[in-house]
Amino acid sequence: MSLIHPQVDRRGFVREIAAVGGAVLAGTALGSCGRADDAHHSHTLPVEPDLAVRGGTVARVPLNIPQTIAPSGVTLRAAPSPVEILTGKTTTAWTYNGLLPGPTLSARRGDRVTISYVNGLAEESITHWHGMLPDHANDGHPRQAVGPGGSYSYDFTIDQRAALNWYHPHPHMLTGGQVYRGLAGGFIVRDSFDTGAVGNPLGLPAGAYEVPLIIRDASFDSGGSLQFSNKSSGFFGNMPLVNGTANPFLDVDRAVYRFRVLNGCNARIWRLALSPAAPFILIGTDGGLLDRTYSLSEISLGPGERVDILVDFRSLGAGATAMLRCLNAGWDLLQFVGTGLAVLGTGLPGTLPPIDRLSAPVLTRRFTFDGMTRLNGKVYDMGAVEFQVPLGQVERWIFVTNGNGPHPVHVHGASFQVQQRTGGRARVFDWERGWKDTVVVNDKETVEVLVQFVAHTGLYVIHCHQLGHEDGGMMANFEVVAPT
Ligand SMILES: [Cu+2]
Repeated sequence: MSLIHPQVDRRGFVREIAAVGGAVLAGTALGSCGRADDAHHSHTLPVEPDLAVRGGTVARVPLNIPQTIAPSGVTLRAAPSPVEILTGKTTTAWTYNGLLPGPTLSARRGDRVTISYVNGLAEESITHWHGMLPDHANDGHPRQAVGPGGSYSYDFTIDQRAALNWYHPHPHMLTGGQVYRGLAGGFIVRDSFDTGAVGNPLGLPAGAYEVPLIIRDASFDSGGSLQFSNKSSGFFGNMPLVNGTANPFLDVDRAVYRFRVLNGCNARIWRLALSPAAPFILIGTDGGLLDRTYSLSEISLGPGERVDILVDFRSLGAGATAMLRCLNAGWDLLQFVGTGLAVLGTGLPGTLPPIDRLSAPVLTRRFTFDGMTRLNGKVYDMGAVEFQVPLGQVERWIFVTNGNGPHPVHVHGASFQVQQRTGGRARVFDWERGWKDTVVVNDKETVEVLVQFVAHTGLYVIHCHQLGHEDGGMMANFEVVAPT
């Protein structure tokens, strides 16, 4: 039995191929591969035909997979920590428990979450569980921010659909810098359908075949320090990081993989595609699984949005490569390198469970995202309550902007369902179906959603998740109240 040496050999081989493959992809005309019909030829990835190099090489390193922990009786300490992001250089990031990204929290519906948050930063902070639906006291509202050395105890029971959610700071006017410097992590909720275990009822890839991808941008100076300025117009880094890894690769067997993708950027919209062209099989969005699959050649994802996708690598041979790219930035994000190892019994899911559709709204509210700092004409007033929403009432919320988009609009305390987009792109995309908590509103667009607060009464916020806009004040408090 020689399990070790073949892996070492394979790693060495993989690194060499990965470096060459990256250069090929960077140097060829992939910017033109975004046409919607490119990916419809095959459900499996063709092998890259040609490794002829044009341009320099990219040294790739294995993708970091954050450690997974149960959010029960744990401490999350936010503090500056030295990490190695650029090879050979030390970056002082702001991390949860020393990790970039923070540990992936994973729990089942019905589980009790008990987390002690400790602020080891030199400024105030609080942690919000984006997509989770706890009561106000556990939501990480800006009013709950604690100062340096302070702490906050979270204690709530999960009662919501399985989904990839995430956690990040939410102090007023300081969120952008804290998220940018590294404070973010995944929060996966499981349920009886989406158990995450091998042999789950839906036949979804599990274990090593289910991979979280937190994709964000960053800029570094020559010494390896993060560069940042909290501009209202939004901070754009000049390179991508996936799970905190620069220039990552992932070894993939001949199997179907499930990727849980989060846009963790302050402001950048990802336009994801595979190269060579191949489809994403979309199975879920912010609030969990959709009721059917969609085969898509590209997916657009704004800050805070998530997608749950399958990629079929069953025909990717040993040493062959494929790339996850952003067509907007023209960046290679993550290289896949085939191991050639065939895995029996993996495939695409059959039917997905149905989704309850909201309907018959009894009230319409209109929200305008104005300039770079105002919502409905007002800069955020943390002490105010701008409106009240009766628990259980289905409402139509209309998001409009007078410019300065894209505005990724995020609502705390409930999920919503996107009904229509008029103006601008003038359609609802497949990656906006199902349950959502964040939706992108571009200039000249009006987006209509139906929302129903069913979980808790209490104080929540609606805000723009372009973090420069959020910190500038594009946010409003509202209160969910008992029905009269
Ligand atoms: Cu905005």
